[in-house]
Amino acid sequence: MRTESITERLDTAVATLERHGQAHLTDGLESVGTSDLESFVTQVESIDFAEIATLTSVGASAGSIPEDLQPAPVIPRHPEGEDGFRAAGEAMIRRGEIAAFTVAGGQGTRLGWNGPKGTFPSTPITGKPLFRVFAEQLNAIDERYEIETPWYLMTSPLNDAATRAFFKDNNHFGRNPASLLLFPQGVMPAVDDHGRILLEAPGVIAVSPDGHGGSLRALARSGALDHAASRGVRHLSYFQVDNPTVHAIDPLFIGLHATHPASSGEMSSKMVPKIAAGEKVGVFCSVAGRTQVIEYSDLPTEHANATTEDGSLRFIAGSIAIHVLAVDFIGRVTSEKSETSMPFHHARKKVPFWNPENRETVVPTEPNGTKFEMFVFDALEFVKKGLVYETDRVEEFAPIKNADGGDSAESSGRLQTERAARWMESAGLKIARNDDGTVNGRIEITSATALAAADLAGQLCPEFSPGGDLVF
Ligand code: UD2
Repeated sequence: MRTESITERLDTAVATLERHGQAHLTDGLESVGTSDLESFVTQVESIDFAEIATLTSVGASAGSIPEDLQPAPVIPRHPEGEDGFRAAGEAMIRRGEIAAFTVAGGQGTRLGWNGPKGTFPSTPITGKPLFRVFAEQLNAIDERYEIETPWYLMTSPLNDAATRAFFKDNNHFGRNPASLLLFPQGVMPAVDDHGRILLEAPGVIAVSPDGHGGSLRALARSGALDHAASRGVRHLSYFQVDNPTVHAIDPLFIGLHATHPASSGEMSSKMVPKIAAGEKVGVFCSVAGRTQVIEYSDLPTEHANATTEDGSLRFIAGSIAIHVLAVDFIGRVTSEKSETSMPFHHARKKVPFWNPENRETVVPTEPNGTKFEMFVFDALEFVKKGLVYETDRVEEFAPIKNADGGDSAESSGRLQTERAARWMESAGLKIARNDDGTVNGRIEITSATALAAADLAGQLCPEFSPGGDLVF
């Protein structure tokens, strides 16, 4: 417990700022009330100024491209021994060794939704919020394997309270709150072109979430890793809040991760073949035998456009941000004694800043500052053998990122319907389709009915031929 008074803490904070050339952050502080002053001091105390100085030194940005970049080897769909790997994964799930982990700390700026992204209506007919879609999957998993899957959910300081309220208002979607841990990710200050931290208003330092890569240290700091270890959880199934078709817990993928010879059981990933050179997904590469993801914005055009002899993209393995990570591995990467540390990527952004002369906050029209983010896939650098497994786009990649166009609720809804139709067709049903092959109508299958196509086998009457909208 703190014993210093706020005045003592403020004196120390001011001295720290002066020592690090950041004294401008005290501009206008005389007009700030006691509680805001305390939160300012707390903000200063939480900043690692040495880290900021390193990040703003010349050439510090992550994202340089290694020379010997090769496409990563990929385990194809339906690999040899599929049933055995699935059985291994199912046994681990049944033993309670798997937890779900959702990153939901992003600001969802592109979607223009006023609230946490997980509250966005995502399914094509009933408009279930993303959080409900994942919760219903976990409820079905729990029932099938007679377990209680822990669910870790990373928020950010900006959406934590709203996310908690949403879960509470919805009675946690039937999840046991003791197995549902929400925790906010860390933040990083934004800096101007001279490495000076930006002040948003008197007593308010401009900060933003530290990227989904911050999720690993947030897991450790929040106690979620200890919670997992105390429950006997050995691996976390990681996915983003924006993808309603993700298989939150996939037995085959878990079995491959834990028992395939191409995996060291530390961190594995799913990929889909990119549909175009410019598709906005990271690409799985291999550097000196180690798996890496190069983000689309960092991949040089000549690599992005390179093709093989048969004309397909050479760097084709698109990352859909689905991973399994071992709890031990996360502990190692985030340990204080660890020599491993995740790099920060620099992003030029428009950051509102305080102008002490006019005494107002200016909202810039051009990027004026740099924000720092870690990416979770950079943890692959510390993985001995990072397995990459191919999955099907329709089966589990229908992200909602934009208000309209590609990766919108509309495009996702179409993919969700297509997936449901394929599941029903594989169970022997005839689905009404338009001339262009698209489904005539919308279909929504709840997780309580089926978690995968195989669950529908024998459940449907072949004479049943749906048309229009169907929820079941
Ligand atoms: C991400 C990947 C991209 C591809 C794509 C698939 C990166 C940098 N790019 O692109 O390669 O795999 O997803 O859909 O990862 N988030 C946090 N805290 C943060 C920032 C993000 O929790 O500080 C969460 C966010 O809530 C979302 C996810 O991370 O669930 C993705 O974030 P994004 O929208 O910034 O990444 P995106 O779509 O550009």
